[in-house]
Amino acid sequence: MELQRYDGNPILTARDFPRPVNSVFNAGAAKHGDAYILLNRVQRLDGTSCLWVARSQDGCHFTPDAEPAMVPSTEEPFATYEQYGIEDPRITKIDDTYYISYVCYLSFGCRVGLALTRNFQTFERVGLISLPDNKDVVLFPDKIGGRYARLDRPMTVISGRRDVWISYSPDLLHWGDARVVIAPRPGRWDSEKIGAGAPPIRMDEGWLLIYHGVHGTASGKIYRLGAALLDLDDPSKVVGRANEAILYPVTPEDYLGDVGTVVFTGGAILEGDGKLGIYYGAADQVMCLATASVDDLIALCLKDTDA
Ligand code: BMA
Repeated sequence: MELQRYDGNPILTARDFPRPVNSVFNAGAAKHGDAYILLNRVQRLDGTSCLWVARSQDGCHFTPDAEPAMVPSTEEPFATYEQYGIEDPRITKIDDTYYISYVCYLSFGCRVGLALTRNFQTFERVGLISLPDNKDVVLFPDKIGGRYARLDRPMTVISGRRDVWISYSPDLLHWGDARVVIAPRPGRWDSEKIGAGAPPIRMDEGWLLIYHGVHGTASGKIYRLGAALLDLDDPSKVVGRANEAILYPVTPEDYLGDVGTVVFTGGAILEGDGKLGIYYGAADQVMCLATASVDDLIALCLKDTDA
């Protein structure tokens, strides 16, 4: 099964922004009232990234705001850790608040910041929520057993592992009780490293997770997307995991950019009719959209329980 690419791709390019920027990719996505929101990673001409909202009424045609939503902070404790930019945001709505987990890129390694907004006009930093060498944090929209939950992707130095872990928190700031959930699969499209993509979506069959997987080749790394289903009550348990990638570099956008052979997602929106819109960065250059029936994705995960 392959996701259906939107035939108007790319949906956002650097040229759509009101001032010169290098690239726009790896956006977080949310629905706020009737509006579709993309919180894009925009790489500026100095090579550092900021987060920039673009809005749409139909989920396909987006207009960027006049100014970025968040630029690297000049205030401590954030300034020290955001000096090389802020990247790859994910948005999770918990009650009335949209939480944004994003990568802080710095000379000490990368770590994860948490911000919030209630209106996509004003944004407030909440805290730094990981040690260095961690990224791809997605919050679950519901508490699990009375605690907030998240997936993350620590990068271990000694064993060189790149797995998806789960941890829990009483307050969204202090995290613990960490366990490994999903590992790369030797010999497959997701053999080298994996990371959570869009925040998990609650379905009757489990938490649907769209993730990215990486495979190394003689000419570099290939980033593809896959799907997995986690147990609703205990999401450290994998209920199913699709064997095949669901999106892989094929089109010119996926190849022609700063980093070719990359499709990478940070956000997906489930419509009332069961259509899942997956927003993805192509080649670290532009934003694109692909869709699938959520039922088909779940069936694919359950057919292949080879976690
Ligand atoms: C990952 C992240 C993503 C990027 C991808 C491909 O490590 O940095 O932001 O899209 O590499 O370059």
